[in-house]
Order: sequence, then C-alpha cells, then structure tokens
Amino acid sequence: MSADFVRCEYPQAGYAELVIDRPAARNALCRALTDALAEHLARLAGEPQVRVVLLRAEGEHFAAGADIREMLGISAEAAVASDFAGCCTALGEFPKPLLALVQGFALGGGCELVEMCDVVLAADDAVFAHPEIRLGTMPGAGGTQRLPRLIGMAKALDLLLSGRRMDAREAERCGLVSRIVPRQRLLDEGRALAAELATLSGEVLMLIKRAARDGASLPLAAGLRLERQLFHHSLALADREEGMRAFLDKRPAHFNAC
Ligand code: CO8
Repeated sequence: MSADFVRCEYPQAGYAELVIDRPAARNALCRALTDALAEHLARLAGEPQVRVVLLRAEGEHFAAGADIREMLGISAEAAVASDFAGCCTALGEFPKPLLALVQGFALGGGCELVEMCDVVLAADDAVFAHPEIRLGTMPGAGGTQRLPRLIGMAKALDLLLSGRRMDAREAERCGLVSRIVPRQRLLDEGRALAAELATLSGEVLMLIKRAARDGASLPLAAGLRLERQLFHHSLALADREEGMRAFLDKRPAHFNAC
C-alpha cells in the first residue's frame, strides 16, 4: 500500500484521524497519495468502532491541489484509462461523518477535498481557491458540481472562473466553512469535536449524513420521503431506546458504534 503520504491514527476511542503528510510539496495530491487516502477510507468504512473520521494535513498548508508535475505528464487518454481524479470518490462517498481541519492553502483538488467533508473547521489563516483556470485546466474532482451547491452559483462561478483566493472569513460567510478557529487551537478544537461526535450513535450519525447528503440532490418532496424512511428506520434502533431512556433516567446515554 502507498501509505507514505497518508497516515491513519487513533488518538482516542471512537474516531480516526487521516493525516495527509507531504508538506515538502505543500501536500500536493499525487496519485500515490490519493490512492492511500482511498485505501484508508475503504478500511475505516468497515471498522465498526470508528464513528467519525477527521481529515487533516501536516505542515503550513492543507493541500495545494493535484500534483502539477505529475498531471503535466498525463495524456487525456491515460487520464480516461486510469480514471484520473476519480480516485477522490472514496471521500465523497464515505458514509460516516468527515471533519476537515484546514490551515493555510486549500487549492484546486485540495479545496475539492474540503468540499467533500461534512464539517469544516478552518484556521483563521486558511485560504481557499480553485486556481485550475490559471493553469489552463479545470476542476476534475467535483469542484464545479459541489461548490455551486455549497455556496451558490454566483459565488462559485466567481471563484471557479477567476481562480481568485478566498479567506477563511469569506469562506465561512458563504457556507464552505463551518467554523473558524485560531490557528493554534485548530487541532485541539477538531479533536474535541471528533471526540464529542464519537460518543453519539454511530448508526444515527450515518443516517443523518445520508439523509442530508442524498437528499440535497433530490427534489424536496423526494428528500422528505427519504428522511421519513430513514427516520422510521431509526426508531427500530437500540440506540433510540437507549437515548430516550437515558434522558428519562437522568443519566448519560451509552450508544453503540456503527
Ligand atoms: N503540485 C506539485 N508540486 C507542488 C504543488 C502542486 N500543486 N504545489 C506546490 N508544489 C511544490 C513546488 O513545486 C515546490 O517544490 P520544489 O521545492 O521541489 O521546488 C514546493 O512544493 C514548494 O512550493 P512553493 O515554493 O511554490 O511554496 P510556497 O509556500 O511559496 O507557495 C503555494 C505555496 C501557494 C501552495 C504554491 O506552491 C502554489 O500556488 N501551488 C500550486 C497551486 C495550484 O495551482 N493548485 C491547483 C493544481 S490543479 C488541480 O488541483 C486540479 C484538480 C484536478 C482533480 C484532482 C484530483 C486529485
């Protein structure tokens, strides 16, 4: 496994951390790195004790996008044959909550990774951009599709067509970022949030993510039907009984993993 550029850690019970670790190249997303990410995610999806995954990066920056040197050598035919950029679907399809911690630059494919995460904590120095246009190329891992859905068409096309940078405050205002955190507090705050979610029902966390994510691409009536179906399903879970009994017994609930 090409694990060198991504490591998986378990700082505390209930959640895992995936750490992108290629800081000398500003965490540029070479194929070995995205393959390693996909392999870790496939394994974590099946680890019942892992209820939440936190994605973070070593160094000053989150990720500077696709590896431009590598990309320069890829022909259109080779990109089709190797499903280049399809390698990131593992993140977009991951069923458990994904928290992203972003410091410094999240550019191009790096910004696309952020767009695939569920809760984004940005350091106050975080900068987001889709500079692909300035390289004569375009987003290929979901940027033109997810960004407009996240922040609206007008703002998304402003960013995608110009390649301009957006600071953490603007990213929070427009809905790409969930919370801004002082840079020196980013890891602690991210781990505290992951640990908090890891005490909750793994099954229900996944149901809520599924309802919100799958419902977002449906017409409202179909989305409401999906929610109702998943809600009814949740009523059969032992965790539902445990949560409600614990409330009435005035004690903390002890929920199951996934
Ligand atoms: N690819 C390859 N190498 C990179 C990349 C990159 N994206 N970014 C930085 N590096 C390397 C540099 O070449 C340099 O290497 P070396 O030390 O060997 O010369 C090293 O990292 C340090 O880079 P800088 O000296 O430029 O570092 P600075 O701190 O001055 O600047 C920046 C940091 C602002 C991040 C700057 O490096 C930069 O602008 N990088 C390019 C950003 C960019 O244009 N990204 C878009 C790439 S295209 C894309 O993402 C398309 C997505 C398609 C799908 C994705 C599927 C995975």
